[in-house]
Amino acid sequence: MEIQKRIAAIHDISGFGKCSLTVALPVLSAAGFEVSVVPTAVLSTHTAVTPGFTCRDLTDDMLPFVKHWKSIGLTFDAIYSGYLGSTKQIDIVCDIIDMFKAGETLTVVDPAMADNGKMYALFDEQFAREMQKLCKKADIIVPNMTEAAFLLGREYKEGPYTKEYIEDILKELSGLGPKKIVLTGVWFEESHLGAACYDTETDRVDFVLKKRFLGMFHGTGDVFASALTAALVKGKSLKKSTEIAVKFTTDALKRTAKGYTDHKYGVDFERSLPMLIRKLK
Ligand code: PXL
Repeated sequence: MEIQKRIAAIHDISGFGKCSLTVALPVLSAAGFEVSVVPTAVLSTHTAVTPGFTCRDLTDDMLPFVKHWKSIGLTFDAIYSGYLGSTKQIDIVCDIIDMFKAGETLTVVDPAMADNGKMYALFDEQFAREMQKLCKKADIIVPNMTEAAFLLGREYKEGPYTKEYIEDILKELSGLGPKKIVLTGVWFEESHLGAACYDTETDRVDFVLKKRFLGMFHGTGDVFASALTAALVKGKSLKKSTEIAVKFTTDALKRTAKGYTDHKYGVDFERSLPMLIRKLK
């Protein structure tokens, strides 16, 4: 039997409102991977549920945490980072990659910091500049259209987009250093939404679009990036991994859009996990 692969997931834990580790951990575990987590902070809810969320910052615990791992000889097939609470945490994740990246270790960076043309609460443009450093260390980055604009210091443009515009953004993002880019929130006509992926090694761009569900659903970026990471670590191609992640996210969105939960509280991805497992076979 194949040896079980191990992934280090570096995100916060938001107790309620599915995102970050409460998405990454179940998705990657369901995919059959061992997941070691570096919690960057513990919050009562993510920062968009206001007012009054609590937050215990764990920045000072992050390095001692992974130094212990190093001392017991842990190695990782992938390192996957998401929402980080400060520029200091970005520097620490860069250090963690330096400590653990060996020959085959895949580094996936979701530069979670913005959506719908706006930075999340607590972030500014300095944070985006710092995030460029982490993107440089990544094999793959997974920004949405807003994050791409902040990473590139470009003005955010609302869709509909053109293929040329998206290709331009993808190529400019590759200038930050990653070999592969998966850009989310791509659309050319109102009825369809999805992702575009670019592999610098083949110079190939692919688009994966599916029927759109109107509304703003919190946590979809984490659902998408976690499924993408699972597919990539399984050894699927970039295009296939993007297709799987779009399918999984859309399936979860479809169910959420029909339900009655506040879209801020995350998407119903759990009941799409059996489908994801089948697709990953
Ligand atoms: O990736 C979304 C996310 C994760 N974690 C926290 C957040 C957000 C988005 O607002 O606030 C704490």
